[in-house]
Amino acid sequence: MSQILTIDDLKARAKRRVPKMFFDYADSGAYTEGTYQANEEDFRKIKLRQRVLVDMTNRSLETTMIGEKVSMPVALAPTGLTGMQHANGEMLAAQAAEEFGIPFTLSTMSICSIEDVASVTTKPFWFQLYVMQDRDFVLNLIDRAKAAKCSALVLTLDLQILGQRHKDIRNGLSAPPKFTPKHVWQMATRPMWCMRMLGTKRRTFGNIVGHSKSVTDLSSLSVWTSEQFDPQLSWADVAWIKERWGGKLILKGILDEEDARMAVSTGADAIIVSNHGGRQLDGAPSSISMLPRIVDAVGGHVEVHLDGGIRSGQDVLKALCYGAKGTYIGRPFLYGLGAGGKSGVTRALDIIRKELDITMALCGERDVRNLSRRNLHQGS
Ligand code: HOC
Repeated sequence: MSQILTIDDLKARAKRRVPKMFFDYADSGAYTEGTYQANEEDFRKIKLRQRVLVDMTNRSLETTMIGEKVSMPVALAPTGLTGMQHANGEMLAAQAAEEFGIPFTLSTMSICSIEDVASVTTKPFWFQLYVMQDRDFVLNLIDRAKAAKCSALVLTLDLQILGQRHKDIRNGLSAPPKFTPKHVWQMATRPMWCMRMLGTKRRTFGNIVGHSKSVTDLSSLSVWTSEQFDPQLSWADVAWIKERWGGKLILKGILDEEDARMAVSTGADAIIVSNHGGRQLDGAPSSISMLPRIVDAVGGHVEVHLDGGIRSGQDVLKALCYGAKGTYIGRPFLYGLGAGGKSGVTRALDIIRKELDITMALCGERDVRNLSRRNLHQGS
């Protein structure tokens, strides 16, 4: 991986190695993909304040997210179907995150199950929950996350209805999935990916199959997943989940000041400013453009995190300057996974860490915890 210097390099390699329908799944946004693109573009508009002749020795990227020590303020985001980028994808990514000293968040819609990930890690990971209409299933997921000693529950609020992603529909990744000779060809031209997939037992949603009464095979699974997101999800459900979980709770999908204040009143430990990577409401503002307003709106009453659009350590730094205590990367680690499995994820993290460190130093700061709006160029 010597020529891999940027997240874009990993993306190009992943595109060559992962069958198109799964690469596109990770790489797509809703409708025009305008919000997906804005997430990245708006980071580039922010300019940094360069400082000189400041002692830059003994720098530190260590901090905490919801009270947990992290080697840098970056967590792996919960991403659906991660195990289709690379066989055993969630287990490999969780191991890479653990070795790096940062949190891994397992999605409800993962291929590897909660138990699979717990079996290959030694430190607690975070679990992302979708509140499905089948509340018994939800309670069972919470119990399984507790049994696996997950140290935080990340409750996603912005997917009461699945956003429309044209690429997925065109690729036949819809309910029910449409398998055609084109898919067979896409896989046949990725022999390494196929060999690894054939060598693992986990090729379908491990948190669901065998755990929901109504899912018995692939076709009932596909109907179940498309019908189970709950359009009636409410703040009362958040309170109910908080009580049933009883541990650290992070609310994901806040993009509005009023919702942020509501989230504070739930007593959650953190909120994630997020538009689901531009995969839900196309036309919504970018996460980074909403971050300063949301930080101001909550007035320090809850820890604020950000996801969406981070492609470099510079982006992490900009989010911290605007008041985020931590950030999440989704696609960057998926590209790493598709490009090279566990070592690809580690490479993505190395790239981000190095960029964050160098950028922080050139801004004249030695400690990531001291970054603030004064490190941004006036007018950003
Ligand atoms: C086919 C199942 O967070 C995403 C995920 C969840 C979607 C589930 C779709 O892709 O945005």
